Amino acid sequence: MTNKLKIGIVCYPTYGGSGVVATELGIALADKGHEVHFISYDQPFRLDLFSDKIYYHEVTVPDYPLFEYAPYELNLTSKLVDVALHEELNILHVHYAIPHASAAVNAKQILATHGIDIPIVTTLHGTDITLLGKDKSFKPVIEYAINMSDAVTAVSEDLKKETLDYFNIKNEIKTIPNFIDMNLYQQKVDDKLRNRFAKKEEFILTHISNFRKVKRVEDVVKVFNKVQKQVPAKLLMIGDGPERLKAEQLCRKLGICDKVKFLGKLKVIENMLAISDVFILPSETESFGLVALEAMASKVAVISTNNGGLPEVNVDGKTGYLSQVGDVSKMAEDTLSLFKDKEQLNAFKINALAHAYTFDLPNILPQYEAVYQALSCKMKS
Ligand code: GMT
Repeated sequence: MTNKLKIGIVCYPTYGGSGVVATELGIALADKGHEVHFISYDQPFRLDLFSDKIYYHEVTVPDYPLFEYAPYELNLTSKLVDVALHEELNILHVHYAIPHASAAVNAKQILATHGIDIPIVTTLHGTDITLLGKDKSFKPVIEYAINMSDAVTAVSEDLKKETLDYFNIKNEIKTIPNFIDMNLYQQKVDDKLRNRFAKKEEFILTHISNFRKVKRVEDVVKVFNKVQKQVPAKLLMIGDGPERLKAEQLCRKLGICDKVKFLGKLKVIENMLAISDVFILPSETESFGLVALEAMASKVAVISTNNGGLPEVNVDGKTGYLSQVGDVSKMAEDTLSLFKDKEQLNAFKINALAHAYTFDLPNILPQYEAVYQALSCKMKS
């Protein structure tokens, strides 16, 4: 029997895996009777439900002419202190090292002056370590924030290893893989929706991301270009971001605009994934690749790179195929091998769905709860 806790969750509200994981975690914890307080600068984009166990506290940054750079981290710290004091939080769970973990560590020290000892759980998501962490101007702060947290989790074994290799970490890091709520995914193809994008004989290749450099969206187009020369196919590009224009320009240059649909940001992706045959994620690196897991939960095979935590999600030769970063020829050959052999494609889809179940919410949520309970017991003793 676990104690019901008051948990503060800090996350980025925008489109991105860490915000999705934090939001789904908070919703699941509230379903189990915990009281959850989200603290962010905007309403997390998947938090659109009402529950008496879920609260949202917005961090506002006043416009003050003296500041050339608004000090968001300080406003967040003050908000954390305020919410922790007045809502009597038992735990603060922060997603992403910068600035969330460092703000939480500061808030913890301020709260200590009020006689309150609040445990901080920091979850590392990836780019906070693999991109920002390797920027020397952030390194001391990230290292400090990790070492001063009461518990640290990483979303894959690979991210844990990267963190330990690169930083001087004294804390134990526990791997708790990302999860999905399998109830939310549909594996049934909506034929009407499918017909809007592709003819019956055409295969659908899908990519979803925030179109940042790390996602290598031009590789998606290059792979598709090779594929569509041999089999009838359509490419769905979902999401938006700084590299979108380059991908669009490449489509124009290759003369394949009629076969590629840029759909922009979509709030609901489950139905789009369900009509896809193969999902492609050619990222430079992914600590986990939550979106690949979402595709697998929708019974879609995955073509991805082999960097970071991706091999922990996409099993080479079973749920999809892995390639070296930039090897668009192999990614195209692998996609074609699936499109040319429907039986094989179907077997991969079935394997993908089966593997996705290992990351189902009921398997992962107790791991976070165990971390919270251990800390709250420690605080009481
Ligand atoms: O990948 C992004 O651009 C977003 C980023 C984030 O912080 O939301 O995603 C990271 O965290 C996700 C959730 O844990 C992981 O599934 C993604 O693999 C990871 N992204 C990278 O490592 C590039």
